[in-house]
Amino acid sequence: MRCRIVGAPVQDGAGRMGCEMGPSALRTAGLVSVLAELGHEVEDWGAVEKAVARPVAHGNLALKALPEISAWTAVIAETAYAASRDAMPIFLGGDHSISAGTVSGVARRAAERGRPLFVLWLDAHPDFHTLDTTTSGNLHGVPLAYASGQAGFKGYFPDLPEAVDPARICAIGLRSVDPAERRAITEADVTVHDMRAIDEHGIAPLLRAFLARVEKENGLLHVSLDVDFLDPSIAPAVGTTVPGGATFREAHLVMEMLSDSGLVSSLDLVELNPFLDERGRTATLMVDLTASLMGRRIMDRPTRSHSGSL
Ligand code: 5AB
Ligand code: MN
Ligand code: MN
Ligand code: MN
Repeated sequence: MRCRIVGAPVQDGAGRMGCEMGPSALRTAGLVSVLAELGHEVEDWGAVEKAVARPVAHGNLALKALPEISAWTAVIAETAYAASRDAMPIFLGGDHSISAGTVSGVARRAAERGRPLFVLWLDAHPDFHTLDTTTSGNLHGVPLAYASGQAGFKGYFPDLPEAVDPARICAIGLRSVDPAERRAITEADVTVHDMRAIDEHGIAPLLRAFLARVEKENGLLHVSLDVDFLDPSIAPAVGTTVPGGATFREAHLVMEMLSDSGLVSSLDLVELNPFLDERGRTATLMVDLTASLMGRRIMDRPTRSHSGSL
C-alpha cells in the first residue's frame, strides 16, 4: 500500500504546549522505516504550513485560539483531501483539533467517490463540544462535533463540504464526558462504547460489529487515535490523562483487527506531547500500534474466511 505521511504540528487546540513536537517524535520513533519494513511505499509530505489567522470574535469568551484553529482547519482539510487522492494518509498531530481538518478533508474525498465515510474515534473523550458548549475553550475538544455537522460552527470554522453522518461514527474508550457532550452525542446517535462496555464485553465484539457495518455498506474508514485512549501507565505523554484506559493488548488487538479488515483508508495519530514523555516510550507505542494496523503480526493468521471457526 502507498502511505502518505502528513505532519500537522498544531498545539493551539490543547490546554498546554508541546503537541507541536508530535510529528518529530513520531518520526524519531521510526514511523517511516517501520512502514517501509512492512512493505509499504512511504511518501513523506513533511508538514502542513500554518496559515494566517484572521481575527474572529465569538460570544463564548472561554474560546482559545479560535482564529488560529480555524485557519489550521482550512489548510489541513485541503491537504487531507489532496493526500487521500491515491494513497492512505497518516496524519501526525498535533493536538486533536487537527481532526476537524483531516476528517472533513477525507469526507469530501469519500463523497466524491460515492462511498460512505465511517469514523472510528479511539479516545478517552468524545470531543463533541460545539463552540457554544465548551467551557475549557480548548478546541481539541470540538473536532468530532464539527466534522459531523453539529450546529454553531458556521462563520467561525470553514464551511463543511461534506458532514460525516453521526450514525456512521463509533467512539470507543470514552471515560471522560462533559454533560453537554453526553446530551449531544446521544441525541446525534453516535455509537458509543465507553470503558465500562469494554470491561463488560471485551473490546473485540464491539469493534467487530462496527467493522461489519462498514463492510456491508462498502464504506471507507477513518481511524482517529488519541494518545489518551491508552491507559496513562503505558502512554504518559499526553496533556489530558484519564485513568482506566485501554491496555497495551486491547489497543494492539484493535489495530490488528483493523488490519485484518482491510477497511482503513486514513489515520490520525494525535495528542502526543513529547515534552511529557518518558524516554520516548509513548511515541514508540504509537508507532508500534501503527505497525499493527499496517500489517505487523505476531504469527500468521488463517485467512479471514476461516477465522470464524478458529
Ligand atoms: B482531547 C474536555 N472535554 O472540553 C474539554 O484530548 C477535554 O482531544 C477535551 O480528547 C479533551 O476541555 C480533548 C474536558
Ligand atoms: Mn481527542
Ligand atoms: Mn482525549
Ligand atoms: Mn488530549
